[in-house]
Amino acid sequence: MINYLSTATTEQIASRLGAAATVAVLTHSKPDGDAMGSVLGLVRALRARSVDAHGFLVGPIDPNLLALARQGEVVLHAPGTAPRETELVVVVDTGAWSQVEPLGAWLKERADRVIGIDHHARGDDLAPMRLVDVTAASATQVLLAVIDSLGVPLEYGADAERRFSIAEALFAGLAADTGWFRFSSADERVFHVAGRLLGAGVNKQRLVQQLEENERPTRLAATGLALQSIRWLASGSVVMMRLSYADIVAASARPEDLGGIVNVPLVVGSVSMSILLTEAEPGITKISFRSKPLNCGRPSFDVNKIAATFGGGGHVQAAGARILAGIDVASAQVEDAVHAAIGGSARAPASAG
Ligand SMILES: [Mn+2]
Repeated sequence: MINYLSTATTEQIASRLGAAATVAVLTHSKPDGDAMGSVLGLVRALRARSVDAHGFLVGPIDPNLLALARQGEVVLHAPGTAPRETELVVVVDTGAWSQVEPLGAWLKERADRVIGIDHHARGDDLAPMRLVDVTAASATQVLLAVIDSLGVPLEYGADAERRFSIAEALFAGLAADTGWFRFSSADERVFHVAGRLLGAGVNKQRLVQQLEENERPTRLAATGLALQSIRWLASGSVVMMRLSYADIVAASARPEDLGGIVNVPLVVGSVSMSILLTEAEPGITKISFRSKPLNCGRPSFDVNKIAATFGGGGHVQAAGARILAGIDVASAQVEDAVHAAIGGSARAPASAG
């Protein structure tokens, strides 16, 4: 890890991008709504400036998210293949080498032409030229300033039948990373940005239906198994759930069926932190952390710090990590980390809560 700060201004990054003939836009593997929105927003903005731009995604990717892309906007990575050579490569919504596998070596060889646009607090030297704004709720919020600097209208890309505009892509990222404007990161600036995007023609209802009300029945089967596994820690303020490899097979669940299950226990008043362990393949356990402030005014646990103890990261209220161990071993390690964190060290400062 390095001192992960901007090394260039918005204007410098916009002018370098606008002058390029060809650009590939990458993001972290298993793209989420912000990653996808950032890729599509930038690809559309560069195409509006007549730059030959495309997105390059390392899956798996939720088909509901993929459906936001127009034909030809993104290329999906196939094992053993590399992105097409381009003059510049932009990596959005991450700056961590661990998040861009299997393209780490490919990116390192091209470091002189890699640009980063991100909003995470931690990252590596993946992109020597980068724009990082940790006060932004989403990478699309950081990207908005770059697009404004490119001088491209946010309405660009909309058509009569369906809206595929830049604004729609940016809104999808903002909504995804703020839990549809519920997390503490959804501050006054976020609502200003959201208002501007709606003013540029975003069809919010269509996005809600596409992204939030479009799951498969197997999603409920997996949710049911996770809820049955609940363990209550720390006097009921922390919930731990698990989906073993056998559970996932039993539910016929695909990776995209599992996103968001970790949020379900937060509906309980006494729960301030929810953790889901998922053994998507035997011997590898993914951990998702979520937290929320309690009614009594107690601020959120900083789950980013807990995730960091496992080499992961994210934000104060949403973070993730991976443990190279089966779910029983991983579960014991996470429980130890939670007990250590509740000692006080992982609590967010009041100003960040
Ligand atoms: Mn993000």
